[in-house]
Amino acid sequence: MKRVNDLESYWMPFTANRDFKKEPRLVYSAEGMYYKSVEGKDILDATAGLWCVNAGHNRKRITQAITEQASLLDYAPSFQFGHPKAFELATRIAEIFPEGMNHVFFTNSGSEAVDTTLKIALAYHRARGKGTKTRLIGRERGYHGVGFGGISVGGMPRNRQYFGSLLSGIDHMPHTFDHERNAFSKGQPDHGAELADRLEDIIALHDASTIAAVIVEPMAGSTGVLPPPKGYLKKLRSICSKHDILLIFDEVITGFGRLGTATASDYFGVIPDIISCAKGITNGVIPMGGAVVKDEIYETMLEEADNPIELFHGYTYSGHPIAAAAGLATLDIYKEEELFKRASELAPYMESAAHDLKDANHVIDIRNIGLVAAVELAPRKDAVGERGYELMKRVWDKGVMVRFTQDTMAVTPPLIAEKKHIDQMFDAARQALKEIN
Ligand code: PXG
Repeated sequence: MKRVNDLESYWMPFTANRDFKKEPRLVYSAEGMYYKSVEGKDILDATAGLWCVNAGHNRKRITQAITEQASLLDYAPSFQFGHPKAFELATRIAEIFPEGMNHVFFTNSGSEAVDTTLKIALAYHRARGKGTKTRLIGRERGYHGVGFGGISVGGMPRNRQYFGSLLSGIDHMPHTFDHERNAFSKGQPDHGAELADRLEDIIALHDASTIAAVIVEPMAGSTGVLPPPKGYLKKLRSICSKHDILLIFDEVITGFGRLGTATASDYFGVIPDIISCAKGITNGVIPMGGAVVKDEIYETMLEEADNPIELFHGYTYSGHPIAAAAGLATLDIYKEEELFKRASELAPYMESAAHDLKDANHVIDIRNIGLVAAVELAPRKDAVGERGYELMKRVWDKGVMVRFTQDTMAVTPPLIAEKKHIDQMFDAARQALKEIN
């Protein structure tokens, strides 16, 4: 017979289910920088949930906005009908996203946002009479969520290998990780801008007339935090412009303040044609994402449409009223508390706290940018990821939640973090590193 709290029925995502269910790590409530575990222990959130709770947990302004919205307008369709808050949120996002990107297509997740950007790219070229431009170029070690579009352009082998032949007409640029030349870089690494030229080779192979878009994370997050080499993104931008190829930045984790600016585009001074975003858009409280496009794309799609409906795409919950209300309250908090600026002010402190681990056991690289730091450990022989997993559990036992991709620890706290929190995060990691072999 099943127990009331049986853990078996829930098939957990990206989780070692068998191990977790033997020794679960369950949180029950959250406030500010902390979770509380079901055992009543405070757990410092060094991951902003999953890179999404940028304003910290349980912000009354957001929860109140949600409550009020739920009792005012619980749901409204977005196909051929609408409600004011979705329009208001789109306008507010356009205000803080790069100049000339004033149109937002709402989704419910980052994966949907990515697939939406890819579909818009294809539909846009077709609308302007360039229907042969259908290929999509991603990058090795890229993470673009888990939809078939996202895993096709993505470059994390395990996310692809179990799922068949994926989309056709895809190619990948090389990743930018270069341990030999760039280990222990602070901020953007010095070496690797020339890797952008490999895009020219791919274009030469397929011909620009067959390529719709290039998609990259401006800073690759899930693959273990890879800030772009100096000059790399500018090169990608100019190659794409030269060949009439759209440049898509997947800003699902960098959007809304992670680097200390509203977007990574802003941070790096490189403006793409389309941006996918999610996570911090609602502080993680209610699922939401979006594809934000340049005016020219939106205008072309409207002007050249062959049907009254200009884009055959959308979700039942696109622009959901409760998500829109959460988004508006979240943007209010970011603005009033100047949280992006706060993140940029805290970044140097976190940089030095992270790099102080340089001589700790097993550490082979440390990378950081904005309010993101990664500490990479040497993998155990024939057991990639095992050491990282063990460390994650040890750090949890010390009251800190960190996130590991294989043997790389990512520290990505809410933007409200204080120096004492940063100290606690890295002290816990330092201690745990002493304890594992
Ligand atoms: N694009 C990027 C760049 C992401 O980082 C997605 C798309 C997909 O978003 P959704 O909302 O569909 O999950 C992501 C998600 C991690 C981690 O630990 C990162 C993500 C999700 C879960 C864990 O690095 N990013």
